Amino acid sequence: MALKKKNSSFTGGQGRIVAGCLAPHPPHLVYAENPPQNEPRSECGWENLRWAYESMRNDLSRIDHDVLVILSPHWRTYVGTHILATPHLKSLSVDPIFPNLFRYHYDIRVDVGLAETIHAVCQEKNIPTKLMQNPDFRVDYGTIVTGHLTNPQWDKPIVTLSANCVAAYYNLDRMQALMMELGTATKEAIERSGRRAILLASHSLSHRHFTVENELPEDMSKEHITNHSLYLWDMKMIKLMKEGKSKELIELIPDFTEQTIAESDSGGLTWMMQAMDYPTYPAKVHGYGTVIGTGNAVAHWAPSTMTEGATL
Ligand code: 2X7
Ligand code: FE2
Repeated sequence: MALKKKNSSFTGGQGRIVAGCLAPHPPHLVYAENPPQNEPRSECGWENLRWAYESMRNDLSRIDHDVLVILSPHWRTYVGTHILATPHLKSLSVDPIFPNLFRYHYDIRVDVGLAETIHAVCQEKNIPTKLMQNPDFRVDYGTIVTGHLTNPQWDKPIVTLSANCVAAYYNLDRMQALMMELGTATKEAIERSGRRAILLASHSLSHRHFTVENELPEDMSKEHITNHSLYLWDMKMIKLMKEGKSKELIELIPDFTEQTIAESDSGGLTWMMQAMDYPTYPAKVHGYGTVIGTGNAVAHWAPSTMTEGATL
């Protein structure tokens, strides 16, 4: 694996968030790309979303950055937020639901210095966190799929934050409050660490999915949103992103999550918008598409390239 050498120790001050992305993780997208790391082979599929990712990668390649910080709904923890803090993780990830599509050999570097700084800032603020330091830890597929589609070369280290599920389990408003605290702490830690970080909220939008798989998973004649009301919700959320109304977007998250059983219950978007101080410039929405009926948007916010009030 090619990896630009970067000292993972604390560099002190001047760090900042250079972009934030809504970066969904259906394993189908990796399957359809046929990268050498994934064992199964496909003919094609989900081009709208894969080309959306291609467009986003192109934009991100022009933004100088050191690290990708991911919040993944498929690393679910029930006592606080856990933070990946093991320098090197290499193994085979098999999707528990789609082993026919996703058997991915990963080889991942983690920015342990940044992970420890996020943990330290959270501890100062009494936000429950724990460092994951087990070298045999099996990385979740949300992290791997979002990481691969955002940076298939894996030439930048990552930090993953788990989804602290206990709050959402009881109350989505409590989840929002906790994720806002985590967003503020993440921002502060990035600033302290000296890193230029891209944040990745790894989740779909509406999340009602088919329960029976097509004989040929990449048969696009069978792919569509599960129902129109979910589509309307997705379009409402995307419109707010495009209008630069991120405060309104986040205020709607509890309703949206409940109505569409969205993976935003993990808090990814709330965490990211809080860390980015609620952009009033528009997100660049690279594309929207469904995967086994779920709604997915690929979008990014980049403070340095966007003008307040600009339209796309
Ligand atoms: O985890 C997922 C997902 N979020 C969306 C679609 C298909 C499969 O897996
Ligand atoms: Fe998912």
